[in-house]
Amino acid sequence: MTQNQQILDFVAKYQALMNPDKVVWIDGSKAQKNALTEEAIETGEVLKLNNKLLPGCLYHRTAINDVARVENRTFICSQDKTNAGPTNNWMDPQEAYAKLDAIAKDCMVGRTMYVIPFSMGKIGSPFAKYGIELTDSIYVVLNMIIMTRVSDKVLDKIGESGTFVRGIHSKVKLEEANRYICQFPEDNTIYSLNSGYGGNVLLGKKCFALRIASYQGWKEGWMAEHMLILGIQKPDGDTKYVAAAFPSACGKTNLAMLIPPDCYTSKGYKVFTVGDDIAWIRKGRGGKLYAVNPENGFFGVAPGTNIKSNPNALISTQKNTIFTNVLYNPKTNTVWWEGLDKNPPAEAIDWKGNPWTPNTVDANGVKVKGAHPNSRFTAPAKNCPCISPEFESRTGVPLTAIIFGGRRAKAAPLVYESFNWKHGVFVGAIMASETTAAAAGAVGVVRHDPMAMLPFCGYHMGDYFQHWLNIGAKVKKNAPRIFNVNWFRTDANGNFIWPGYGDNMRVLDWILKRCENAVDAKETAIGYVPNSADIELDGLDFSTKDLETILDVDKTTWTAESEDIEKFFEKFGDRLPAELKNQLTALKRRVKKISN
Ligand code: SAT
Ligand code: MN
Repeated sequence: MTQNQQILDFVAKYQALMNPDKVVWIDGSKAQKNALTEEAIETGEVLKLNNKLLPGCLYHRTAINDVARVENRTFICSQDKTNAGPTNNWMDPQEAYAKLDAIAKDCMVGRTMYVIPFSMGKIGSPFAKYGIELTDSIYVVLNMIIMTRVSDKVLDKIGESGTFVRGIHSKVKLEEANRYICQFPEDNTIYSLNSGYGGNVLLGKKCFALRIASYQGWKEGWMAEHMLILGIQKPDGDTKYVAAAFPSACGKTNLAMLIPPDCYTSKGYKVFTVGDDIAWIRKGRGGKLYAVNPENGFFGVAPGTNIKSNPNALISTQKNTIFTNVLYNPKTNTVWWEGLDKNPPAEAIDWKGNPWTPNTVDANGVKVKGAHPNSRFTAPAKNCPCISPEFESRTGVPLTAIIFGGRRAKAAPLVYESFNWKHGVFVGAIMASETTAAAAGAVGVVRHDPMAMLPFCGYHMGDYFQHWLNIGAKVKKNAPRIFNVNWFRTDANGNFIWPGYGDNMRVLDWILKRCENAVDAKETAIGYVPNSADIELDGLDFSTKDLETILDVDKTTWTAESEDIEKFFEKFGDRLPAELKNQLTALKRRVKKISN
């Protein structure tokens, strides 16, 4: 396959350690993909779904203790512990290699080792970075073929540049106690053992395109962010692009594929998806920031996805898609999940592999979910009806705005704009969000999650904040404006106040108008908040009073919030940029002046 000695040495080293019966090089061809699919069907690793209703679709269940990212088992293995920072787990690289090598010894006996050459970003583009993942899972191979650009051409490209990210994955025995997701940013290496779940094992995604790439971007002057990218085409044909960072399972895929309400579509507005999870951003033509989506597919949360909430995502999953940990309907040989429709199958198999009916309850009488809350679809980007014509762009799309957002029942208003880039970096740094099922652990707990990168920043987060400030200084007057949104404010009964989904277009519209200086705003302690009359409510049964409630900046809440931010910032010691300290002081001063 290749004469490149570095690649051959890498493969030989782990072949010797893990001792597979066979080594198979993945070339990206249809024929090989089909043969592997057949093999996985044969062994029961995947199930072929109804070819009429879901052509080319497969179904897979992971082990029941292995259904989400494991942040407590995820490590940044930098030479110097302080470089991993206070928000990452750290392990000494030598110690980590020794520990993981011991676990991996002979782990592929009786198995095949697949060698997957893949590209993050369009092959040959200025943004592209290459990787090779070794794995003993056909499921991983099939997912990587959807999520990244898998091709033997990557081997030649690596030959030219000489650098590539080394990814080593084995399911080993899927033991929780020996599960490790280790990133070695200084060695361009990822080592993942004892898991078979998405974010832990599709090494191109979080491990490479965020953890390793954020470190590469820091060294090379660009940014790897946990952001969707979308284009809004206006009636005059002009398209503006925005990137938005939200934590996992907070609606990035839904926002990226949004269908605007009638009052916009009737005027000719259209939304296009460039990406739903990761953005690589760098300075380009005209001194502006440009973004690409380095992925080639969507690894989206299934529950809640339906023909109303996100028709574009649902349509994307109707062919050549892999469903993981959703409910299986043996009668029709199809899948189902909570929130798909109101017609669950009468008898089915749940995500754990147990018989299930809509009335199944557990020992406590609580209804058993058919699909795991973090069950997923892996769908090719080209299936998406609203995929952007710029999806394959080599140079990316110019960003007009950057949006941060979390899941906050209280505190953050529906939308506000930062005063300038530096304040915008502060707004990103103080993000907090309720935890979701995307990571193992408690759900619904508010935690700080700066720029939605808490689990994904591959180096010291204080340095990461400084990097953001430096990038702003590089683009100066052409910097995108920075906003914060919160779709998740709840009322006294815990119900969401804002309708969300397609109606979020109304907020995006305000954001674009601000970027064009076409609309005024109220200056508040935390930033510019819309005058309620400037949020389009046409066709929506939503009162101005409710709107004002969710645009409110409350003194008590923000006093408590500032104290909390201060405590969070203390973690970073002297690696917290002075600029962010000053921003906090200024915020506190402004909050004090709020009149009740
Ligand atoms: O990390 S995953 O790719 O499994 C999904 C997520 O948490 O965003
Ligand atoms: Mn994500």
